[in-house]
Amino acid sequence: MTTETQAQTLSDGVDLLIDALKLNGITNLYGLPGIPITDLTRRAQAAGMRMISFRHEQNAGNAAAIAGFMTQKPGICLTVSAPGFLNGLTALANATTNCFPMILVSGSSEREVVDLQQGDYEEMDQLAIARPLCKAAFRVLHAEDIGVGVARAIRAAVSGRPGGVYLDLPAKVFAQSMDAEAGRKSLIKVVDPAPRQIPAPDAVQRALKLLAGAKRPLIVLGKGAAYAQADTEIRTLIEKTQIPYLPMSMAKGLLPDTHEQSAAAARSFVLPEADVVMLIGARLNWLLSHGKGKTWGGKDAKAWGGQKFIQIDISPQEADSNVPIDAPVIGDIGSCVSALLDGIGAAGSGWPQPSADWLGAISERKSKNVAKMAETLAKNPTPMNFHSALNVMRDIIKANPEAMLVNEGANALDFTRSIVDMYKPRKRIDVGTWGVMGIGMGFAVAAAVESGQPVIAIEGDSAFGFSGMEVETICRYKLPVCVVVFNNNGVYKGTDVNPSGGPDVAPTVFVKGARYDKLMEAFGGVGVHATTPAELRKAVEEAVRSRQPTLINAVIDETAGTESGRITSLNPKSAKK
Ligand code: FYN
Ligand code: ADP
Repeated sequence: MTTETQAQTLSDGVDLLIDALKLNGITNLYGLPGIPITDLTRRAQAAGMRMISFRHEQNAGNAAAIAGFMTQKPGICLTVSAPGFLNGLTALANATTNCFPMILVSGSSEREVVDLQQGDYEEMDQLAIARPLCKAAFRVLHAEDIGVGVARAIRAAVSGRPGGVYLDLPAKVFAQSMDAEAGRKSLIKVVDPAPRQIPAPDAVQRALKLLAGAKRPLIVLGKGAAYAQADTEIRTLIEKTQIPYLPMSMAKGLLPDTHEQSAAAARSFVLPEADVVMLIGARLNWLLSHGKGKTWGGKDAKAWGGQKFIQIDISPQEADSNVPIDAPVIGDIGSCVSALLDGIGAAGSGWPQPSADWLGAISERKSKNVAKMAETLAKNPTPMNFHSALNVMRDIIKANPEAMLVNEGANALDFTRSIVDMYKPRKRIDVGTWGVMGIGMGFAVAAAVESGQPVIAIEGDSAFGFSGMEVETICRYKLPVCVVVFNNNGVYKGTDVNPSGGPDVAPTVFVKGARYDKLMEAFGGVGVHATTPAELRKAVEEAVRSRQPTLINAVIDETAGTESGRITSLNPKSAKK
């Protein structure tokens, strides 16, 4: 046999990994080349995969995670060993916390040397470090096990409660070769990776009974409901029962925010007043004040408000995490909501509608808040503030409902959430469960790659700094991303002073009058310096129309903004002054 024919009948670890991913319908990879995965990234591209290379692994990881949220397929992030792996870990942990399916595939150093701590290049026991931060972690030591490793990683990422998975591939596995035919047979096409989970009929009945007896029912939609892609079933449930609903941040748009049953503009009224609350893909964590305390009408921070809860969730362990759940319904949201709809349908016209008093009171509160908001948005102060700038963004999203909206910051996040209405499911992606800063450009890249739609990223100037170098990535791949940096010269605002009178500026203050737009111009994109709502409007409209990478430095009043936005109460308070 010539060497050439021999090579044709052999597959190495790189071939097997690429083939295993392709066999399972994975077409896009996010990552950063280097030892030992450089050849993998090249050969994946040669094999027809889309390989998106980033400037920092955390951003590649965030891209993979949000790709998973958008598509229900695990997003893949490729990193080099030790430092690159560590850079990817924040994204892996964040994916797990947010229930986004992703797989971090890292090259690693030689096991024998690592385990004896003999000082290998980038030596680190990566598997042990990743394990507590993800849903599952696997290592493949032989090329013939790559198929199984990938299959296990895919199942772990997307089945049940989705999450982050770590797959460790020591460098020498990439170079191991085996007979090509045996290699092909070793690969697994995962059948039914996220099996439906049908709820128990008695659990459905229990929930229906509680719901039917409610006088002031409320539905809370979380990002699990958005992830589940059961949009029609959820909308039918809400419209058939006429129950008001509250969307959590990333569930905005699951039904249009302008829907008459949305109680978003009456949030602080409905939470304490509701008597039965049905959570659909939302956890009673800090974002919902743990289901108790004053937000829920309790007399103090720890007290139960008296509500009964129904919780629809795929994780059987979620119920009772904070307060008692009277009717847990465990299964996938599509199956659970369909089962509830069957029960409601069977009751025919006998299904009780919420009381007119309850709906009337919500409507009254909503009208008041909406009118108050309209008044604030109509103002046109100089310099611009968050409201006058967001009034523009609100119109643009309304005119472009297919556009993806990325959002991070403190005030830039909180004001955008309540001012900018969303009209379609899974279009709003943000800081999620951890309130993490730094997701911006990674999310924006993946949103453009996965959806093909224009992406608008509304960024606080501080938040943008965490991933700002990826504007080069946006330009390199010519992605239709328009980044709007709300520049108020600092973290929260730009007016703090150094109390000691020393030469350094205060810890929360940045360079005044910074020109973030120049950063985009440096890589061939469009940079715009906008100081009025009219300039901002023109620039964003042009960016959406042209699909050119654009960064708009939107100058916001440096006195605008409050410490930590709407979560100021989480700042530790000391009795000592
Ligand atoms: C909402 N609201 C509206 C509308 N939508 N008014 C008029 N029109 C519309 N369309 C009102 C709503 O009723 C609230 O007023 C207020 O606007 C804010 O609404 P929101 O954002 O839904 O409610 P709130 O209280 O901020 O929600 C709590 C929260 C949220 C914890 C879920 O703050 C959140 O998601 N925070 C994430 C913060 C984060 O992660 N930050 C990053 C770290 S920053 P009232 O009903 O009058 O209260 C580090 O420093
Ligand atoms: P939010 O922050 O929007 O309130 P969370 O991340 O707290 O949302 O909650 C999402 C919940 O959705 C998690 O408890 C998760 O187990 C659940 N979940 C995710 N996907 C599904 C699904 N397909 N079916 C049912 N529950 C799901």
